[in-house]
Amino acid sequence: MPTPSMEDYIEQIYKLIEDKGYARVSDIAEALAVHPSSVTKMVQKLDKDGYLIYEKYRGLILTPKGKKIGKRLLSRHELLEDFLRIIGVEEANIYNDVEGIEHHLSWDAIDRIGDLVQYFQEDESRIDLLKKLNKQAENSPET
Ligand SMILES: [Mn+2]
Repeated sequence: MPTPSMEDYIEQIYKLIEDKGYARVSDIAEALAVHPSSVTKMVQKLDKDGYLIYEKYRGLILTPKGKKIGKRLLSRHELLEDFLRIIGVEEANIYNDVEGIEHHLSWDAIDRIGDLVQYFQEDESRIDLLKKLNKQAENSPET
């Protein structure tokens, strides 16, 4: 299993390739706010572990194993964003909150959160009810 840091790289590389068609070391460094030399190091490790193929002057491609995991990691990130949005977390907090929790939940917990998100998405009135509850909690006097 990839470590949390490896997961961040695989997720980001998958996303870059999906969005732009390629992932350069400089793009990965920018997306993860790390030094390009850290990216080169990690990319070499991910190559060694079979997640991608890296050739210094030709860029990198994900192997089928890297693609499969990348897809899963990106959809986990997106699911957790949906989840926090549905429960009423402020937009400004959502990205960083997801980055903070995504590596620390079991796939079991992720799947159950998936069910919950589906429960809300199936019937928007459930989201409205929850929003009402959020408002009541905000407006209730401090205890
Ligand atoms: Mn993420």
